[in-house]
Amino acid sequence: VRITVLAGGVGGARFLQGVRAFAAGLAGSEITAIVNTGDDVTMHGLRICPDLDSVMYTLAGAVDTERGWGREGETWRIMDELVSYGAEPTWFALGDLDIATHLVRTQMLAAGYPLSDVTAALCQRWQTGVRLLPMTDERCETHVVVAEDGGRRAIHFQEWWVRHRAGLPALDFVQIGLDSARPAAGVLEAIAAADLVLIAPSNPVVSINTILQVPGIAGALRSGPAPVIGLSPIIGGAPVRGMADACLPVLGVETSAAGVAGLYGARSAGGVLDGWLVHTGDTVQLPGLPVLARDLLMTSPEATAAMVADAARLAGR
Ligand code: FO1
Repeated sequence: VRITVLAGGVGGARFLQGVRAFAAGLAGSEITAIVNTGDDVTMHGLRICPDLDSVMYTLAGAVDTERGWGREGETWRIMDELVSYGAEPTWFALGDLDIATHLVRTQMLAAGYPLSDVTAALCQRWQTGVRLLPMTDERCETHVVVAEDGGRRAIHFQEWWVRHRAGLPALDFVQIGLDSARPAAGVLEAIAAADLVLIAPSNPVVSINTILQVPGIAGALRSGPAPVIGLSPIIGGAPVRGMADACLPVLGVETSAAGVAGLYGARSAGGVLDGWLVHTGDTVQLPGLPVLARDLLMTSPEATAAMVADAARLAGR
């Protein structure tokens, strides 16, 4: 059984723990995660891939579970030194253990390896049980257009998210480099070879929609043989975690399970979804889209594995 998952960072990582638990009961299963890299950023000369790292650390059991990102047992001595030098940005915290990951990645990229190879090399150490692929090997970063002094200014997604805590009203999201981006090595193959494609309950705008906008990925899902089942990241009109409610209105999409289903669209109507899981009590009516309501709180890998089992059932697999 081959399962391919589209995922963002913290929520995507938790979801993948459940997919891995589900697949543990199936002989010869293979899980591939296509991970958002729109959040990637270069700071202090280091290439940082927050979503890939959140997924890698979480699946390795090495994540700080409270924050959901970075390493458990982290120390911040290098960051303290950078702050003492007044080296900007001081609002983005890099831990000592985490910096080792960024050093290896930055060196390998500088040596000419594509991000997909670098990611595979980093995962070698952690034995995640899931093949992690960046959505693209090209640099393709999300910028947020905000209003300033009667005009507009674009800032990097991390500056908007971390420094301003998504509090500056966003006018638009722009993916720099998107037009020339191609799916990373292995992405189209993982979609074409899948028995089931799952869309994790990640941020629908800055994680999932970013992946779907990489030229070729949405088309591969639409023309691929595997059913595509999504899980709503919105429960009762609010995101389970994160700040999707600051992102969806920017696209004119209602913060609801129905709004996100409409954003992804039913495959039968030119979108990508063949099925949609919503939380008990949420209702979605989209022509041509089978919907299943159940508990969608990812309280443990086992609880999430049961969601995946229902997704597989909805897919008829
Ligand atoms: N999130 C924060 O809220 N504050 C930080 O200082 C911060 C640093 C950081 C460093 C490395 C990394 O991989 C992730 C980091 N994050 C931090 C999380 C990150 O900003 C995001 O939550 C995502 O990009 C959204 O998925």
